[in-house]
Amino acid sequence: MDLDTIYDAVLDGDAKGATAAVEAALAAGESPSAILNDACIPAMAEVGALFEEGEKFVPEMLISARAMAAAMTILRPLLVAAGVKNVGKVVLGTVHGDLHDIGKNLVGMMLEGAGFEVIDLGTDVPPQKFVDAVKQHQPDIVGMSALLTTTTKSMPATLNALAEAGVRDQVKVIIGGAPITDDFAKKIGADGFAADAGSAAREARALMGLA
Ligand code: B1M
Repeated sequence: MDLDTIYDAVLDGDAKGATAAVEAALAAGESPSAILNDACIPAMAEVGALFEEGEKFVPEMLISARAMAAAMTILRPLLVAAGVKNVGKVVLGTVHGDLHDIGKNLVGMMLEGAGFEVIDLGTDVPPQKFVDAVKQHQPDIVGMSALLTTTTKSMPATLNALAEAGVRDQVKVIIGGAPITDDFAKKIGADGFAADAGSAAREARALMGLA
């Protein structure tokens, strides 16, 4: 079983196929990190690109993310045992006052698919909870999602709280959600903006200095 089979299974959202292909590749002596970096991550990057181009839609992206998750269930303990590190850590949440999490969850899945460890704080996350999570988990990136015009103001509030706590310089901040624009991100001093989950993963890798 080769890496192309795993790539195709993740791209097609075939969780059972991905599981079988990963098990077969491992049995054939393929390394867990090659399976992750040369099959699973490129497949999820392609899913993101096709989503941006309007060639794939939310349900297809979700089933691809599930296939990736099925592969990761097998790979994660092997990668940990082999000491393979994530490309970075992201603390992610939907901002205070906002309960929308479908897009945020997709962003989290795409970030995991791009090699990040994701600490998901959930929805309605107050600024102080982001601050506490940064202190506790020492992430590279903080990701904030907002779907309501009224809750976008929680984003500058969170940036202020991070600054007041003295941890703003330790992290890059990336924001997104339907009412968010690149202009808004620049205006409030965020480091990055992404319009969709695929570009969020790409932007996060770029913020880490990765291709
Ligand atoms: Co809400 N809601 N809702 N809602 N809801 C919207 C957002 C709304 C546009 C509907 C409308 O009026 N046309 C409107 C907001 C208007 C505005 O402020 N501009 C609205 C409203 C008003 C409300 C309530 C106030 C309604 C009420 O109670 N009167 C209420 C608020 C509750 C609260 O949050 N406090 C409310 C409640 C709800 C439900 C609970 C019923 C449900 C949420 C369920 C859930 O999330 N678990 C819901 C839903 C489903 C929607 C719509 C229909 C769909 C949102 C969605 O999931 N889209 C939405 C209308 C719409 O968008 N058509 C609407 C699919 C998702 C994949 O896309 O979330 O945009 P999206 O995420 C994308 C990108 O934005 C981006 O990537 C994602 C994937 O590509 N992205 C990021 C998102 N986060 C990112 C973070 C990043 C980067 C990219 O970096 C970290």
